[in-house]
Amino acid sequence: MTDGPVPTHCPYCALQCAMTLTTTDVADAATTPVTVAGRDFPTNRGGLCKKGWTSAELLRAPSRLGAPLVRGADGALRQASWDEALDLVAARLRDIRSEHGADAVGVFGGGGLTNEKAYLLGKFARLALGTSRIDYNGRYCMSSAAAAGNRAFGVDRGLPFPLADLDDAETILLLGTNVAETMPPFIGHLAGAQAAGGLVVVDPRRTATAKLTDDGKGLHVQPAPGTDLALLLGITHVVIAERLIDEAYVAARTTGFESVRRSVASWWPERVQAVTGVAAPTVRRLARRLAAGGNTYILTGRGVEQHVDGTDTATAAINLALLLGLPGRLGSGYGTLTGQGNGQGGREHGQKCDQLPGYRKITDPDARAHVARVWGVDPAEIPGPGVPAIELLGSLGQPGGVRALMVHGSNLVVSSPNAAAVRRGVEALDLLVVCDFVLSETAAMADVVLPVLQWAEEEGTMTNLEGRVIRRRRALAPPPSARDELWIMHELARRLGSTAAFDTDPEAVFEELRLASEGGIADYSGIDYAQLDAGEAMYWPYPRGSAGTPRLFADRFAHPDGRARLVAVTVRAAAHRSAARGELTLVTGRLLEHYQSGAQTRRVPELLEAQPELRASLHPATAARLGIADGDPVELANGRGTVRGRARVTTDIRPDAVFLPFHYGDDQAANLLTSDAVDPISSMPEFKTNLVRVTSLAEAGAPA
Ligand SMILES: Nc1nc2c(c(=O)[nH]1)N[C@H]1C(S)=C(S)[C@@H](COP(=O)(O)OP(=O)(O)OC[C@H]3O[C@@H](n4cnc5c(=O)[nH]c(N)nc54)[C@H](O)[C@@H]3O)O[C@H]1N2
Ligand SMILES: Nc1nc2c(c(=O)[nH]1)N[C@H]1C(S)=C(S)[C@@H](COP(=O)(O)OP(=O)(O)OC[C@H]3O[C@@H](n4cnc5c(=O)[nH]c(N)nc54)[C@H](O)[C@@H]3O)O[C@H]1N2
Ligand code: SF4
Ligand SMILES: [Mo]
Repeated sequence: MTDGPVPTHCPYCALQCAMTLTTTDVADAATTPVTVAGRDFPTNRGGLCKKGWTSAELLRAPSRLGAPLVRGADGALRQASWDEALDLVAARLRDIRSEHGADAVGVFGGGGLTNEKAYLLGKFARLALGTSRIDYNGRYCMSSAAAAGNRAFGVDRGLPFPLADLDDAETILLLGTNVAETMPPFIGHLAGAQAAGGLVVVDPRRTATAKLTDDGKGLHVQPAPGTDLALLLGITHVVIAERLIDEAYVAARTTGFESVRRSVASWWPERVQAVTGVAAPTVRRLARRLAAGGNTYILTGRGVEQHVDGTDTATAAINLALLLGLPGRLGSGYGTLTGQGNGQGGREHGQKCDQLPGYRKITDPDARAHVARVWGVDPAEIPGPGVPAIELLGSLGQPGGVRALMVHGSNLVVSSPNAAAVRRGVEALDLLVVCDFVLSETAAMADVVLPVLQWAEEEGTMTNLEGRVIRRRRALAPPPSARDELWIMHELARRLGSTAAFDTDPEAVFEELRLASEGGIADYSGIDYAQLDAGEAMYWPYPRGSAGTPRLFADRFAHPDGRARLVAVTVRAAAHRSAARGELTLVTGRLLEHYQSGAQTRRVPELLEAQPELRASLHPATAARLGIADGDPVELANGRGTVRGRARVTTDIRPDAVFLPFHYGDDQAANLLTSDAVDPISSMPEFKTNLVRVTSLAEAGAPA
């Protein structure tokens, strides 16, 4: 640690904007002001968004947790020493395990954890706790795109090309992503396509990103929520019918064309129009633009992925890209935009219920043998596959389910679908342990809260949305009472009598991760801190003795035969229920100023002041019909719950929909209304389209 400027990256999203932190007086960590400056890097080119600029404010905020907290006999949380808190957690875990079995202990991780913490958490669950019940919030975020990518390409690296490649694009199709708010510096990479008249934004809302097409050159396509699969089948239909496909590429580099051809045969544009509301000529125009040649990219975000048919929708986007010959061609491609800071690395090292480090399958005997060797245990000691997040949360407090839960990096009572049910499950637990640095809504329900370090206080690595491994560096000392999660896992493992190694030094953990990942799909074995510190650009897979590449698929895909799979997908009638009279489709998503559940950004005054409370966006026609004026208090309700907020009347939303951000807690939590139905392939929940009724509270005498 120095008191000079420290190069690191933003704590929040997967763009991982480069920044420099400067502390003036390291000796006085309690009051040291930290200044943030953008740093030149290929993804952000010195730019930061509001969240990045204000990210240091939380380091010494009064809302930062101090000592460990333990729930006393009076039901209130009180301060405790580390020894008391850890002894208590270990004793309770032991009791619950011996009474109910190892699978009665669950672990919920996060895509914001460094690679080192994510890796050690997977090992901690399997060896120290002996449980199979581990999963993480990436299930809400990346799982459908990951499943589609694995199925088609044999590998799941969100962007198989560097972001800066987009600069030379002539056409970019953005499906369900609002990068202008979710990754603001990203829009610098859209300027080329925008100037070339080839920026196409598909979003039921007129978002800040959609408004980039207001110059009349690009195109904003506004389908009914949840109908993207039909739209993509229609575009694919036109591409095939008009013989616009890259035949040589399809023949040489893919399998499965015939089945896809048959599956889109009946999706003529007029039928697509009836389903999606997108005019048939627009469908044809889109297909022709995408096939016009030149540098073309197709990118997906949560808007098309967070649906019960999200894997199939992402697959349809990949099929279209493959038929056009985009993946692996220099200057073109398909990708998905990973969301959380380490959303990419977080899905590679074993936080997933079916996964071992290196993106290995936990059911594969060779994978188990390899990882067991690195861990120094018998393969039989590694539990089998667990259950995905929604199933895990659904089992909380249930007979045969999870009775003790450890949470590392998620505010799950706010961000999980059907949040009231999740809250009931959490209340039914025998033990909830939350590691966090703020008292999130989830931490506030815990029996034990363990205060951890923040990004600027720790060393480690993150893997950005390009699959590039970057260094997170310590710029200032943590508060004396906070502890590194690696140390917490080490101490708990020791108390639980585990004989496996739980190193507390991030570099030592990374060295172990390299070995554990070696030979796997996400192979990090050739990467080390020294090269990263020297500024080398390192993308996985990076096997020892060879080099990684920013651009995958140039010659082959990751399936054994080197070919990509075209997989026929189709619209399932039951996927989305249509609105009954008086119901609106609830679309959820993000605002620029807040991050996720808002646990962090609602504690930054400047961000909270900009977006202090839940606003429900309604179209003027809808608002008028419901007797709602801009700023009126409103209630949104369905069979699952009731949410209160204020109306924002705007033409940026379709008349048949209402938009809510999910950044608020208590009765402003959008997820009180969302369904926990999941995609059958990825187990990703349906966050984006649910049905609600909206009523005005203005006349009911609620305070205006
Ligand atoms: N400010 C901010 N930035 C963030 C985050 C944050 O919380 N706040 N979170 C980070 C994370 S973890 C993630 S995953 C990314 C997410 O980044 P994005 O995917 O860009 O974010 P969302 O706002 O969830 O969804 C994008 C858009 O999908 C649209 N949408 C909703 N339903 C549909 C549909 O049926 N079809 C189509 N085509 N579009 C639809 C919404 O209107 C929304 O504008 O952002 C990252 N960056
Ligand atoms: N309705 C609706 N719901 C959604 C979505 C949506 O679009 N609509 N999007 C979903 C998506 S894509 C995501 S990614 C999820 C995310 O939702 P959550 O999983 O709730 O993510 P965060 O709000 O970022 O919560 C992270 C918590 O961990 C803490 N934290 C940060 N870093 C660390 C660390 O290193 N260690 C520990 N122990 N704690 C840390 C933070 O203070 C915070 O309390 O929400 C999902 N929920
Ligand atoms: S775009 Fe993402 S990484 Fe960049 S400053 Fe904003 S939140 Fe941080
Ligand atoms: Mo996410």
